[in-house]
This record gives sequence, C-alpha cells and structure tokens, in this order.
Amino acid sequence: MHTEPPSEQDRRFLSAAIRVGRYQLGRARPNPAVGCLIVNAGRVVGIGATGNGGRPHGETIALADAGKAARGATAYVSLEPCNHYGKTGPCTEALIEAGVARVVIALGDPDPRVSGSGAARLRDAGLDVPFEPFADIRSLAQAAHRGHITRMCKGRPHVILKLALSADGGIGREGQGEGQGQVAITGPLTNRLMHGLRSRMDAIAIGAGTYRADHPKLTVRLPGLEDRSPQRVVLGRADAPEGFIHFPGTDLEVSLRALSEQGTTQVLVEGGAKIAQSLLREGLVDELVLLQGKDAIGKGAITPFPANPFDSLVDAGLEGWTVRAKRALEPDRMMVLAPPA
Ligand code: AOF
Ligand code: ZN
Repeated sequence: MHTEPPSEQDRRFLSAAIRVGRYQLGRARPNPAVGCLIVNAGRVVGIGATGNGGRPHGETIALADAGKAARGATAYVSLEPCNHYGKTGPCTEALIEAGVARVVIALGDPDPRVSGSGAARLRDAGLDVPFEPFADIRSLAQAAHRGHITRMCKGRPHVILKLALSADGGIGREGQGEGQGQVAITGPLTNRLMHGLRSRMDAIAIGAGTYRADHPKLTVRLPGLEDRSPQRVVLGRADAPEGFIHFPGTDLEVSLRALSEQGTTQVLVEGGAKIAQSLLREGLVDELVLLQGKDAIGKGAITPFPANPFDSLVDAGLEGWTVRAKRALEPDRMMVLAPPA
C-alpha cells in the first residue's frame, strides 16, 4: 500500500471538514454532525455533512457530490467513518466502493459499534488511512463532536450551563410581579451570541421554577436561523408545560440520561438558580458560560454564587474550574469555564 505522510494540505482540508460538519450542529441528533471533504488532485470535488436527523451520513453525501471524481481521491473526515449496518450500509464500504484511495481521520469514533474498526476496515481494503494525524486538529474535532462523545461515554448529553449575572451577581429578582422575576441583564451583543449558541444545541432546558415564573420562549431569534430553535425541556415538577418535553423527576442525572436516550447530544441549561446549583453540586456541568451585565439588580436579587466569579473563582465556590475563554461583549463580559478534571 502506498502511504503518504500527513502534509500541511491535509491539515487544512481536515480542519475544513470539521467546519463543514459543524454547520449541522443542532440538527444531526441523535448522530454527530460529521463533515467530509473529497479532494482529488488538490481540488475539492465533494462536500458533505450529516443530514437533518442524523442521516444520511456526511461521507455518503460527499461521495454522491463527488461522483466519479471520488476514484483515487482523498477523503477528509471529522470523525472515523462508521463500520456498522444501520439503516443503510456502513460508510467504510461506501468509501471503498467509490474507489477512494486515502481517508484522513481527524478523530476516532467513541461509539463502541465503530471505535477503531472503521479505520481497520479501510486499511484492510488497502486504503492509506492517517488516523488522528494532528493533535491540534484532533482537539478541534473533539470540541465539534463533544455532544456525541459525552453521550457515548457518559450516557448523558453534554451539559452547557449558561448564567447571566447582574453587576451585583443576581440572575433575577425574587417574586413574579411587575419588575420582579426575569430581568434583562445582558445587552444586544451578548444576546445575539447566545442565540447563536442556542441554534447549535439539540435541546434547551430550564428548571420547573423558571418555567412557572417566566414562561420563557427559548427560541432562536436570529434572522434566518429561526428554524434552528432546539427542542425545549423542563426539568422538575411542573404542570404539563406546553411545547416543552417534560422530565418531572427530581434526580437530574436520571432526567439527563432519559434526554440522551431521546437522542439529545448537547443541552443548554438556561436557569434558574436552583437547577444551576444542583447541576454544579452533582458534577453534571461540562461547560459553564458566565455572563455579566453592567447594571445591578439591588434588593431581592437571586444570587447563585456566594461571591462574584469574575472577581474570584475560589470565593464563588468554583475552585478547580479553569477559564477556557474570556471575552468583552460590551457592555457585558463573558467567561467560559471547564470543570475540574
Ligand atoms: C459516519 N458519518 O456522518 C455520522 C456517523 O444509527 P446510524 O446507523 O446512523 O449510526 C449512528 C452512528 O454512526 C453514530 O453513533 C456515530 O458513531 C456514527 N455517526 N458516522 O460515518 C456520519 N453521523
Ligand atoms: Zn457512516
């Protein structure tokens, strides 16, 4: 078999394949949003990403796009091609049959039905298969496929907890009357960014208390992306919330497992304080997105942290969390945190 060492060109096409897959985040559930590029003699001849609802797979779409040009070509995939018989045949067989000569794989698939066997099958058929050839590109693929990875490895969705804090650390005001409950904390820039985040989620969850107090819409309100509004979920006891999937149990881990069984790979939790505290306490948060606005709530502010995390993570009870990103979103600020290992 002719093998070629991974090149700078491989790196570029592989990272492009990941971006192509990412476009389907929030629509490919229960499957990962896999991106695939078919490149022949340095030219992209086929592009594909996992279809809505998880089928067809990215490779199938890219191969169909490439047609005869796939013969002798290199396929770049964000995730190891599947090697099991699902609703259709495996992507490995489709790649082999199309005459693809080389398959560059950004990341192995943790799905036990695939893990390692996809790459092995391709090699057995005589293809050149660079597997996870670049550490930094592998990290990009891990980030893109984190929902799938968490779901496969932990049996629950990847949980992103978002909390918007006022200048005095509040997420709302006690009570449900005028000027109470939900108050606007962040500005338009933050809000647009957060609607973008919503659009890439499979589900958005809130606690029963927040549902009762606010009846939030939780839709994506970015022009052109309205149809990307994720499934809405209420966790905890509430009276038949309309338009929401409801998990009335009090054990959050059990509810998250049930959500994962329904196909959810990533869920954004948007409040309130009680569910946030429970998730943090139970170690069920994979990413914490903290925002802080410039105005104070004052009397009656509901504060989920004992101190302002933007001043001190330790005092806020977030010891061991690491700051992944910090951003000024005038007039607000944002901090993204990863949990202790
Ligand atoms: C690929 N390309 O685009 C995706 C893959 O239920 P099935 O038959 O659709 O298989 C789902 C599994 O296939 C999923 O758990 C994951 O391991 C893989 N997803 N594989 O080759 C794709 N979405
Ligand atoms: Zn496949």
